[in-house]
Amino acid sequence: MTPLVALTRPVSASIGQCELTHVTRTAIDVDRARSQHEAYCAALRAVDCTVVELPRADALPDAVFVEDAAVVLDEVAVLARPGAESRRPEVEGVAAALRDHRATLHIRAPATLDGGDVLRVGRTLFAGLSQRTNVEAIRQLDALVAPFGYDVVPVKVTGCLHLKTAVTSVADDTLLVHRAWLDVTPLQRFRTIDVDEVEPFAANVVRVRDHVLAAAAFPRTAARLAAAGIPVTTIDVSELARAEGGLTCCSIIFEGRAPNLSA
Ligand code: CIR
Repeated sequence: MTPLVALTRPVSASIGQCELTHVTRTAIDVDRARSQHEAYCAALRAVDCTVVELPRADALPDAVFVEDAAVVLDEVAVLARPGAESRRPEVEGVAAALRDHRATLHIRAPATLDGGDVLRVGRTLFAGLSQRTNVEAIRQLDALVAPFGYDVVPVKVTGCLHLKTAVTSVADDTLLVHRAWLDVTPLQRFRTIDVDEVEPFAANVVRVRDHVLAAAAFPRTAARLAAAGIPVTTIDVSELARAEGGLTCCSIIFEGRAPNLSA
């Protein structure tokens, strides 16, 4: 089995000053957020990921949400240029860790792209056109990854932060969706499982091989996945949700290349 790396970063002391767009600010208990993040890392280890933790970055409130800093493909890593200015300094630390594994390419101004807007399914990258990711970013991403055989397909996102807030992959041919938040037209070749109507944020799950990690706050949707034969582990990430973060945001998962991971 190819070793999978899950790149993570601990919760910053300043997480209470995080960016918020669609969520109302409430107090975040930093210690609780940290224990939840540790449980998330343990769940990744339990599905055979090697968790590589970046140094804590207390001056960067949203640094725990590493997913937004890069899009890692089998051949190359594309460093993002986050839509929120406060988040741009996060990229360098993530890039430094990724250079152990991949050559890096860059999204450049005036483009803005958050990794949370890029959903990879096979050789297709669905790219959310959102408040964080613009048309120029999708054009640049397409030019950067086309030589490696990837197609970039734009998807309009409305009503939530990122494409992956509204849709994630739960099996090779199956997506978990909250269809009110995106234009599903480009996704029509897939089977879909809809989130339960009382759980609009439930579509953001992490798939590791055939296993899915889902937020404990959304048991009805987890039951739908289980009924579809998908093994699900639920994790309490309620404090991270106050920072508008979900499960995918807290890691970047990829096949590792560093020599000490190939044993
Ligand atoms: C932000 O607004 O950028 C952070 N507070 C939350 C980022 C969540 N990231 C993600 O969904 N990929």
